[in-house]
Amino acid sequence: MTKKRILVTSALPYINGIKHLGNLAGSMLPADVYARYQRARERETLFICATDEHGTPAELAALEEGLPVAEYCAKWWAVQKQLCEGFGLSFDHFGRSSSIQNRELTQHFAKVLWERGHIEERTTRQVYSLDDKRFLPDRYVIGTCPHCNYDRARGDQCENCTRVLDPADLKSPRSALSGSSQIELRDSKHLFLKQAAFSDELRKWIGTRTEWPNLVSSIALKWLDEGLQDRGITRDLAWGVPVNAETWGPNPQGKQPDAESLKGKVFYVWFDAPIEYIGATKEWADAAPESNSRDWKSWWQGDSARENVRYVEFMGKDNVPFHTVGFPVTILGANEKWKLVDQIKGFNWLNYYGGKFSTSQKRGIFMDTALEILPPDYWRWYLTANAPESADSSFTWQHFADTVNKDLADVLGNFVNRTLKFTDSKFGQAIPDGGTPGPKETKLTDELERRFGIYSVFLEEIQLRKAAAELRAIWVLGNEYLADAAPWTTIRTDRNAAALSIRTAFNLIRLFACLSSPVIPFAAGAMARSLNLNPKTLLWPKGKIAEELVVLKPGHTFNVPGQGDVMFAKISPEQIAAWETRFGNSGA
Ligand code: B3M
Ligand code: ZN
Repeated sequence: MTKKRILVTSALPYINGIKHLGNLAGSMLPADVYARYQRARERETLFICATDEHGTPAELAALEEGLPVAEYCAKWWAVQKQLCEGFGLSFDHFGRSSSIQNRELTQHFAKVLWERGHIEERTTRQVYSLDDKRFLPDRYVIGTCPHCNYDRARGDQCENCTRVLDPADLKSPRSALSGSSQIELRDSKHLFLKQAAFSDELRKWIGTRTEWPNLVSSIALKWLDEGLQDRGITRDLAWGVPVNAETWGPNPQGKQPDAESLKGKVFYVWFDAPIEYIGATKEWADAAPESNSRDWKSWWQGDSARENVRYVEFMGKDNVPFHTVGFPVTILGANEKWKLVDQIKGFNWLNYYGGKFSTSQKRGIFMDTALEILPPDYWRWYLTANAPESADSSFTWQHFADTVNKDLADVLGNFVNRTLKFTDSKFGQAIPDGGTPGPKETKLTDELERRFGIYSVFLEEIQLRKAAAELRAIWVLGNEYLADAAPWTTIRTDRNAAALSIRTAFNLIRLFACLSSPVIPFAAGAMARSLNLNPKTLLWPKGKIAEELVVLKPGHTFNVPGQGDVMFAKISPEQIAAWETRFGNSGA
């Protein structure tokens, strides 16, 4: 078998503003942990993300900010990119769904789907606002609910009685943009992707994806069981990938699209957004034209991509239908040997005190403020150890502080700090020589070997909570070993025994840096540097763990942390109180 190459994508953060920690925890961060792990194993890995920039919300947010939508998107793309870097998200490319590459690919897919008969034209009734001079998406039409008389019901759903509505159902409908009631229903021609016809093929394919988490396959099958609907893939908007029907050939029935009526329309954002996974890969390749190692097609198309690439997607559960049905229909329908996803890692919600994180209501913690108050690894650790995998999980400041203080400060940080400081004070700034390992070291090695194996399996299976628990247990082994070996006591009677424990502890720091690097890369880098090692040389152990514990030899020099210079400062009760006041401590 050829070695698999690993393609990782995170759901694309929508462009309108800064993402909250729930967004980070449910796609970008776990994808990064996985990509870092795969790279540490020296597997060829490509990690792709981008901003999702099309659609009405972007248009409206731009309007609110008084910027042309293209400028608005460019501005927020740069902000999001910088925040992602701040969190150490190691994308090989962070693209934009408004890129030329995505436009061309989206138009290509649409053309092929039409010519193969998987897209058809339908005339639909759309709400047109005379005063706004535009068609209004359903949710921007408001009026009185015909069921409960709530007077601010949206055209897609009544918030009061939760009934699903059609804008035409509303009494006294008006525009949510201008408030104008000068609105009418107009005929508008649109394109529909004939998804229903793919029901059996999708079911068969999903049946082969036995590794999908239950959360993902149950959502996918629910959609199929309820009867797959054809889906409108165009919108009466100005911002998006233009429908290019004038370039299409006839469909299998010999019919040409009505290019004239489709002029000025764009593709629906959920049609072009997943294609941007491919688009961003092409952006990545185009960004370094001189590099022939960036062969974007080899990741996405052809027999070699299908056989030798393992493609893993990360996303929140609300995005699952679009990735198990919508995007696969695009891929299958095109019939051009594009790569289908292998593994989909879906997540439940991270809540804030049991309530929803909310961008519109600014409830919860956002990526920018998170980084202002604490280093990225604090967040990375907490959000990985509490990943909302099998159920929703709930953030509270107390729980966050307890997790960080216990795991990072008391266990890992303490182990590193006391090893470095004790050695400096008793042996100087080089690793001492201490004879051959004995029973204590054997016991340690055996336990490490076992836990390391389990940890690697959990990372491979993307079981992040379990992986984090195992990593923590590995750190604990270090502390238990030191407590047992007690070099601060033995040094009085047996300097050689103390030196052996210290030499072992130094090798443990190196091993911990390596094993921790997918989750807390900044701390791992700092640990490596304190040992005068280049973090890039920390690769996943290939052989026996015992060999890992003799890599650093006597005489190897290290750097002692300065006075008061701790790896992880503890979060104080005062800080918790201040943040509860600043960010709120309730779910509503
Ligand atoms: N932009 C996520 C969201 O905004 C959406 C993901 C697209 S992935 C192709 O809900
Ligand atoms: Zn109602």
